[in-house]
Amino acid sequence: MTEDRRDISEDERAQIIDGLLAAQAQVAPKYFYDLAGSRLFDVITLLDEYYPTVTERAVLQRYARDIAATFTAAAGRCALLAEPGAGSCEKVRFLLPVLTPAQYLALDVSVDFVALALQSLRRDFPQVRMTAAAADIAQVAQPWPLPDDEGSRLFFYPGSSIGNFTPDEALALTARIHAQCRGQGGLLIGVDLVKDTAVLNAAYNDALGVTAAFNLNLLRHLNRLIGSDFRPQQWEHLAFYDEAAARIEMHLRARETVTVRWPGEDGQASERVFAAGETLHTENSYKYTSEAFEALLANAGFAQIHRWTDAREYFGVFLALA
Ligand code: AVI
Repeated sequence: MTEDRRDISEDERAQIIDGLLAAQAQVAPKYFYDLAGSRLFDVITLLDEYYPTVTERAVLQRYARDIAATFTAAAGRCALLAEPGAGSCEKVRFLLPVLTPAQYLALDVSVDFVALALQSLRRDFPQVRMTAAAADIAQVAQPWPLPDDEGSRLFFYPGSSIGNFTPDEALALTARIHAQCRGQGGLLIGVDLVKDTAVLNAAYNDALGVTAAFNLNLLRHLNRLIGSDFRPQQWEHLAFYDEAAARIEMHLRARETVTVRWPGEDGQASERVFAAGETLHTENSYKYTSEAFEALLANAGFAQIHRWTDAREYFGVFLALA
């Protein structure tokens, strides 16, 4: 998760502006997570309609011992447990006592946020060496700061954040993780599964309007990042499940004709006019069948795949062994 004030690079700024000017305007979902956005996401995870977090937690709690035993039987004692996008480092608490890795490495864009989370984790698990490091796993050109110690590595990627990448990007990311296992170790990943459309639509259109606030807050964040003049009251939240694409799409829809301006190069203002009803696409959240996700992991190079799920089969936790 990100701190409230973050300077962006010229490249990031150019990417945001290109997205705003595209025929279908779009913004990368990572910009949801300023301080307010991170807090709003935490509230989303407490909502009745948003089943993924609570379901994944229950699966991890119930099967952590099984998962650890399966990993250890195949790869030996875990030398490094690495969690990309670790955030508040909450879910790893289920794994640490049963997996007993020599080292836990929390990777996140906001290293300060994670460092804070590690303070209390260290108190509870003093036998595990813990480190935080900065990494934006969405940046394919950026190497991950992994220690080059010997031994087996387990990458932990819970929360179905993989669903916020396109299937091609998800394949590239899991293949990258496979390569970093160096033939010994694996990936433990949480994935939201395809289910009844009404359940999916409700999860992204909660009755309290928290997801709407989370979506609209992106506009405030953009204003701070690029100096734009979005006015949230001119926009409304839109989220729907597209069955053919197996994804939730989130958009912000202009309630009226909206002109958005931001400072361009040489002090010249640039702008985009949105007609009433036109949208800014803010997020995709892909859902997978178990078979489709297992096929993706196999294509990424993993040799053996295990799966744990809840009774309704709403959420899958997959252990893919290198
Ligand atoms: C973080 N990510 C997995 C969430 C999801 O469900 O795609 C983000 C989210 N967007 C709206 N509600 C939650």
